[in-house]
Order: sequence, then structure tokens, then C-alpha cells
Amino acid sequence: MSFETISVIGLGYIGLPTAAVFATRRKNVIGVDINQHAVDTINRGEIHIIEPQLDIIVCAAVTAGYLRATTQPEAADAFLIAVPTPFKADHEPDLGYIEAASKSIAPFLKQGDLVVLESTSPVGATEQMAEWLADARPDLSFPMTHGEESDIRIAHCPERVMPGHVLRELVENDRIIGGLTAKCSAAAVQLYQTFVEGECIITDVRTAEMCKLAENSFRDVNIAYANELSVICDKLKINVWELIRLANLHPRVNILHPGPGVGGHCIAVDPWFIVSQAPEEARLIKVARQVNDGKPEWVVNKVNAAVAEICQLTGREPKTIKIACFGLAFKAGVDDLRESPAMAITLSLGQQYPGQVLAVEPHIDLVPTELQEINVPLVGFAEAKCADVLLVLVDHSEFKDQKITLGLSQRLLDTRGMMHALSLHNCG
Ligand code: SAJ
Repeated sequence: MSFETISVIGLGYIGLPTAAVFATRRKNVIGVDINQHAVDTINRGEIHIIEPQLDIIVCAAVTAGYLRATTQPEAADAFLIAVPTPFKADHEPDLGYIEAASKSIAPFLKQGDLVVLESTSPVGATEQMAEWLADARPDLSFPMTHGEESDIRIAHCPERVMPGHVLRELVENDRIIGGLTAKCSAAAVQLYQTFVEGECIITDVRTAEMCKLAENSFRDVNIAYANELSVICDKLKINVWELIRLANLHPRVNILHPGPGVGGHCIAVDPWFIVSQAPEEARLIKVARQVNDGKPEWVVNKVNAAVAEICQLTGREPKTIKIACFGLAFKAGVDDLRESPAMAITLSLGQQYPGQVLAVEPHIDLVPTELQEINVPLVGFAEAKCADVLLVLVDHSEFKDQKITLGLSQRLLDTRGMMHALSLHNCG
């Protein structure tokens, strides 16, 4: 089996780095995306997302002719599907992008091809994908009906890389590979061994799907514990950062960091896939989601209390109070605003205090449309630090070295605990 031409469907935060890494191993990579802007940008050797080092390897791969992007799928030896799996309004998983991607590649499948689902998916999604492909190609045989003798091999190999460290983790992390049959798994292992230096560990397809969901839910539950602790500490007038530092001196305790909530397209989403499939059983997982989802509102209430306090102290009207939000991204060091609690909080404050909210986001040049619509400008650190309420939402390294001397009527609300030495009012 040899995979000389590899097609990656979905050129986002996972698909593009994966395509580029295959290209650096001199594979012919066809990247497919429905977004014409992304395709054009990549074909110029540039990137449409921020990820350290990615610009360099995409540029090199495109210039050397190993990576090419297109909006229309083409024939390949292996297809990797790396499209989003969001949830619908009721938290039910939305497999619409996987369905569309499957149907778009189906006409190009030929005997011996491998199709790998990389997108984080609810249990059963890979089997569903195989059904969509089989329905579209009755002339080919699939593992569900033909087992090891099938024309097409199908596997799930969830991506597990950390935004900001994608290129290193893609190569170094172990991969969980769940094929529909042993031959499917073996084919997928061979494909990933092109660049993966970690172990490629084989399991069954449903365990592979659940493994990824369990990892992210584990983190969500642990962050929820830190977030709940921060709310309790605020009520009991205890510095949560000091508390966690001390508790973590215990050899078997490792409490994570409280924050303004949990964002990103993974940890805030994936636990719902488990809840939707086991609603009676996934009690802790569901409550953790609710605790983390409730944190932005708690932060907004802390801002309201700070505004009221400043007004009482100075006799000013609430409508004269300026609020500066430090950070919009879902976490430090990235430009990604998806499911960002910092964005949700800034939007909520911008609506409540029209014309009074400023945002600082060193990773973004253009004001996001939602903020533009409610008149929240992007400003520099120097301007923002003169606001009345300084609300730290993201622990970007760019903020860490900045000096702030708070005036008597200024309030610092530091949801990330990064400026707490300066803080007068230090909410967790
Ligand atoms: N967060 C906290 N406190 C913490 C840690 C994180 O509030 O102590 C917040 C972050 O600020 C952010 C959110 O949680 O809003 C998620 O950030 P993260 O750094 O924990 O995770 P992601 O979403 O960037 O990446 C996760 C990773 N999963 C795990 O660590 C188990 C990554 O390995 C996965 O590949 C990725 O999800 C994914 O794609 O599923």
C-alpha cells in the first residue's frame, strides 16, 4: 500500500497544518476547502489562520509544488476529513459538514483508497460516514459489508493537538487509530507513520471516538472545579490564586487555572457529544459544562458591581464609566475567537454599556464584526489602561510585561490571575 497522493478535506486549524506536514514529507497533497478565500491564500503560499511556524512550512510546501489547494475534490490514495463538528442549538452534534465532505469525495474514490475521519466526533460518526460513502458508491465495497475484503478502508484518527503548539504536537503526540477492520487500522497507521514520531496505537473505532471526547471532558471537568473554586473563594474573600498555589504543593493535587469560562471549538463542545448520547449517565460532565458556561455571566456581574462601586465612590454616572477588556481570544497566544468567553463577555458589556467599552487584542488587527456593530473599538494597551474598569480576560504574554499603576477609583478585575500583584479587586 502506498499513499503518494493525499487529500485533506477542510483546511482549518487542523487540516492545513496536517496537509503541510504531509507535504514536507514529499507527499503530493491536495487540500480541499469550500472557502475560496482560504484556497486562494494557501495557493499564494500564505495562511488564513494564526499558528506559529505554519506560514513558513505552508510557503515552502506550496513553492516546492507538494501542496495545492482547491475547492473541488480530486482523486487521491488517502482522504483525511478534518471539518468542523459543531453542535446544534439543543447541544445535539451537527454532522452536516462530515456528511457534505463525504458526499463530495465519494465520486473520486477507487479501490484501495483509505478514508480517515479526523474531526472530533460523537460515537458512531465514523460508521455513519462509511454509510454515506457506501450509499453514494454502490459499485465499491465497504468494511461494514465486506470486512477485510472491502475496496475502501475506513478509520477514525482524532486530532489531539494543542492550538499554539500544533506543528510540534502533530509530529510528537501519540495517535489513537480506530479502523473499522484490522486492515483499515493498518492502512491508517501506515499513513500516519509518514510523519508521526509518537506511537500509533490501534483500537476499535468507537473507542477511538470516545477517547478524544473523554480527554476533552476530563479537562473540562477539571477546569470547572477551578472555576467553581474561584467563585466560592470570591464569596468567602479568599485569594483563589494563593489558595491554588498552596493546595498544589500537595503531591497528589493539581488544580487547574480558573478563568472567565471555557472557550475554543473543542473543550466547550465535545463534552456535549457525550451528554447527548448518554443524558442520564453523563451527570458530572453536564454539570461541569454548565459551571464553565456560567462563568462569563458571573464575570459580567462582577463588572457591574465594580461600576456601581466606582460611581458610589466618585459620584459619577454609570454612563461615564469606561471599561477595557484585555483579550478577546479563547486563550493565550492565539487569534481564535471561536466559543471565546472573552468575546461573549465583551459583547455583553458592549451592549450593556454602549460606547463605554474598549478591547485590546494583540493577535487581531481588524475589529470583529459583532463588536464593530455595537461600537466597541480595538485600542492599544496604553489607552486601555486608563479606563475605569480594567478587565483581564486572556493571559496573553503581551499583557504580562505591561506596567499598570491603578488610580484610586480604578478597578482591576483579573479573571486569569496574571496581574494579581497589582490588583485591588481580584476576581477569579
Ligand atoms: N482553560 C482554563 N483553565 C485552564 C486551562 C484552560 O480556563 O487551566 C481554558 C482556556 O482558557 C480555554 C479553554 O479552557 O478557554 C480550552 O483551552 P485548552 O488550552 O485547555 O484546550 P484547547 O481547546 O486549546 O485544546 C484542547 C486540548 N485537549 C486537552 O488538553 C485534553 C488539545 O489537546 C485538543 O487537541 C484540542 O482541545 C482539540 O482539538 O480537541
